[in-house]
Amino acid sequence: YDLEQDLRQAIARRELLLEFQPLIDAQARRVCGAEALLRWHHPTRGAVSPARFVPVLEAIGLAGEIGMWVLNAAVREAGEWQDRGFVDMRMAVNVSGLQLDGDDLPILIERTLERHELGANCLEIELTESVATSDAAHCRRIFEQLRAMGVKLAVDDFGTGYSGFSSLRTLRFDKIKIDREFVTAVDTRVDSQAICQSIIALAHGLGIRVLAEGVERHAEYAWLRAHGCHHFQGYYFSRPLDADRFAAFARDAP
Ligand code: G
Ligand code: G
Ligand code: MN
Ligand code: NA
Repeated sequence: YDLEQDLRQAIARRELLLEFQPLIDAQARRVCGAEALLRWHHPTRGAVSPARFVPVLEAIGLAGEIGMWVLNAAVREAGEWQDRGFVDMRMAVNVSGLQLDGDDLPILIERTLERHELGANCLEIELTESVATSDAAHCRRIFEQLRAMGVKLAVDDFGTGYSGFSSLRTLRFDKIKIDREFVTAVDTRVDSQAICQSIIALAHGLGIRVLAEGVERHAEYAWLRAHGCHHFQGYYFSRPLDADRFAAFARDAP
């Protein structure tokens, strides 16, 4: 597979970069952070979606290395935000289940935070519900260590996985991200309304935050906001942006 050879060299050739999609706090009427999204600009293929290449890099054993590249670049950028005077901004980073293998993720994250002098509570790790299915006890230990450090934990793509509610109790996430599948057309689809309402009620009951992903239209935002959703993300507010455009957006948006 030639993607494989190219991926092995992507870091060294500086073909990987991050984009930052604003996260909106509706009540505070401000940008409260960003999700870091990995991008690969291949010299001849052009932009390759992480949906395509992340599975490949997991298959060839590069999930850890590139995952640490992403964490370092994201934490460094969050440090830049602090230097620019942004306050209370959180950087959300996607972590794949493979990165939880072994015991060293917490210490690697701790060193990364120290390197860039970032407080742990400015970092949020996004994981899907399915991470905990392989070795639940191991996951729980890793999560507890991260939580003890002050790192925030978000469950991504909520509602699409297969571990159901048990992960909310055992892994004690700080935030639920409602999958775009349920957000699209939530203003008109009765089934999506029932699902979003129950996820929002679940978050409120657990005393944790809830974010709607993939908000593309004002009517979706208005419906979700009226029904108690705290945070929002999607093209309606902004596409993922490069670092400079994100900073300009966060400065001007409120
Ligand atoms: O940003 P986009 O919609 O192209 O992302 C497609 C998929 O790639 C999404 O499922 C997203 O979670 C995943 N993804 C984006 N960036 C990262 C990353 O840094 N690490 C991992 N593991 N997945 C990522
Ligand atoms: O799996 P995860 O939730 O991490 O993936 C997020 C992906 O969703 C990102 O790759 C991002 O590019 C994409 N995305 C973000 N906002 C929107 C949106 O409003 N509409 C659509 N179609 N995709 C979005
Ligand atoms: Mn995500
Ligand atoms: Na998602």
